[in-house]
Amino acid sequence: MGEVLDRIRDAIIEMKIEQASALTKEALKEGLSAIEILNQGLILGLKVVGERFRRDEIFLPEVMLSARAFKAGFELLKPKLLEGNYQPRAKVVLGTVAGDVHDIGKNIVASLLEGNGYQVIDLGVNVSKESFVQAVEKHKPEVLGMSTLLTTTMPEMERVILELKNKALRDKIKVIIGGAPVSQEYAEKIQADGYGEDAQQGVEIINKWIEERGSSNE
Ligand code: B12
Repeated sequence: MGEVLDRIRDAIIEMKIEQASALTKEALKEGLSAIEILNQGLILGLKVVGERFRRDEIFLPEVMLSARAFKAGFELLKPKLLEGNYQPRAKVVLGTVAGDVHDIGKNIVASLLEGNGYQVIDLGVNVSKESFVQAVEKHKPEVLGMSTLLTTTMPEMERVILELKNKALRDKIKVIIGGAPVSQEYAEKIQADGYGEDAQQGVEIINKWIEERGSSNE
């Protein structure tokens, strides 16, 4: 069983797009769960890719091909992740902050949230603070989620929070942040309400907020 997960990881590292897709299908056929395949196969592959990129052992075109191989597998898992127990719960506006185009992690968060019964308004990548605030005004979500993978764009999260304060919207929603360079400490520093180390933890935190809100409304 573990073997197919190792092969999926290697397909991502070796930039083999078709193989990533074929092996993901094989793993599903073997009865592995979508979340297992995601966390113990696809994501592990990208992690190695990131480490090699940092050490200058590979370059951007290779990272892009690995990301494509990841997406080929992930697309097959997405419908399974969406099969979670559906109970419409709340709205979440989600996006990657201005200056950053990384969206793999954000898309996983979006899929898991949808699988947990949330309506997700995904603003995409490189989202300006004005667009985040406009979406909050328009959709009136219970939660705003922001993602970033770059240290240089982390301060953008604080700018969005300040903009929400300026528009008197901050008290109306919970803000959760995530992405490799941010942390619980950073969330506290910029006065976000929460930080999700991974998509699953993010969903659990949001679930807790929505349950608390539900019981305080009763
Ligand atoms: C794939 C990748 C790319 C792809 C992105 C493809 C895409 N569509 O996203 C491409 C090739 C385009 C790319 C480009 C660049 N990249 Co890049 N990239 C990566 C890589 C290898 C993997 C990122 C990834 O997808 N990880 C897998 C996902 C699943 O993990 P994740 O995003 O962290 O998400 C999880 C959690 O963090 C969390 N999460 C994420 N968001 C949120 C949000 C909420 C609300 C919650 C609750 C949770 C949550 O849940 C997710 C799932 O569990 C990383 C290395 C790494 N180790 O992270 C570098 C990395 C992020 N990139 C890096 C760099 C420098 C760049 C470039 C600037 C390179 C360049 N010179 O042009 C450009 C950036 C362009 C831009 N303006 O944005 C650096 C950043 C360094 C830094 N500290 O700032 C990294 C760390 C590589 C490195 N080791 O140096 N990159």
